[in-house]
Amino acid sequence: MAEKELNMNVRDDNVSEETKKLISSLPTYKDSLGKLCKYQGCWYYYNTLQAVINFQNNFRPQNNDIILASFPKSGTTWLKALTVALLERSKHDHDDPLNHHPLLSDNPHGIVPTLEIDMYLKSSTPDLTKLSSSSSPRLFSTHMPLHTVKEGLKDSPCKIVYVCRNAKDALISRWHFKCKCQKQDDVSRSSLESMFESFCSGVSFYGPIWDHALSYWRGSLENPKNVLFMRYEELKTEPRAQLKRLAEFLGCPFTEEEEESGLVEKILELCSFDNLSGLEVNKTGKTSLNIDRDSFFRKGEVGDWKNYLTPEMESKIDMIIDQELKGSGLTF
Ligand code: PAP
Repeated sequence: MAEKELNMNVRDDNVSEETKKLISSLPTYKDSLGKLCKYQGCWYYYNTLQAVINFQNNFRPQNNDIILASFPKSGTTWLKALTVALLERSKHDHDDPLNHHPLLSDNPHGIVPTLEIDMYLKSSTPDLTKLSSSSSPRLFSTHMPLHTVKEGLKDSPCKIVYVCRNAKDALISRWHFKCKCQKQDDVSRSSLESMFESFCSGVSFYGPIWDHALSYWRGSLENPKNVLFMRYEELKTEPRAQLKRLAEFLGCPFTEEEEESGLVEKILELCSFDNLSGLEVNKTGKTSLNIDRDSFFRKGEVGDWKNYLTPEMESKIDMIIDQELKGSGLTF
């Protein structure tokens, strides 16, 4: 793939001299998209590393900021939609709270910017003033692990919500996403096998997935008021309970009146895969990184990996993850 066709986040043409010096002291690797290095236990393409460092050096947190965190392809789009719907609900007509809703006119990624991708990739000091409003907290997302995010948050008591997804489904989702972004009609076995191997070795963008999830798992145990650990699979099996849990954590629990009016169900319906993926705003157009918006909606199911991974692949990845999570109390 020609360098100019790569998304800016996987390139290496926006790196300062200081970051180049740092990279020369880090473990590095080259994959089919570009050069990666391991910073604070996590693998980044060089431009993304620059964005992470820009964030860590220059972000000025506000105490009520909310950060939605995830390993890529773990339910970020869904979590963004649910959180926006929760926070927006007070602004909308009580009888018809979803009328003229921002989610009907913008993609969840357009409403909630990703710190190191939408904001700090293009500028070391992006203008965040547009995001400030007296009535709502600022909402951001990130794929950085918790310890790296915390450096940028300094000691600010921001709320952080992490969504975790089964590693095999996150892998299959990433593979489809990559094929789609590269316009590969041929969703070939060999490209899956090579992605599988790098995923299992831990050397893949934002990997290793187990260390990523562990950072938030431990953070949520140490500091449950500030870090909420959610799971894609639980959002699927018990959406009502999980939405209420999210609302309570964010300090905006549903009132009895809201529950009786069916607002919980209305929000779940608004943010459902079928509804969001069917909206014109999510079917057409591109995100700030020139990614087709419809790439963020594929199947939205649990266990789709079974259609792609062999029993040998399944046992290999399960064994690695069991080993890596051993003793932590976390399984996924
Ligand atoms: P990102 O990390 O690039 O932002 P992210 O939203 O985390 O992507 O993950 C995309 C996955 O979430 C896709 O999974 P799949 O490939 O297995 O289908 C996508 O379909 C799924 N997804 C998006 N929106 C929803 C939703 N509203 N409900 C359930 N799953 C969803």
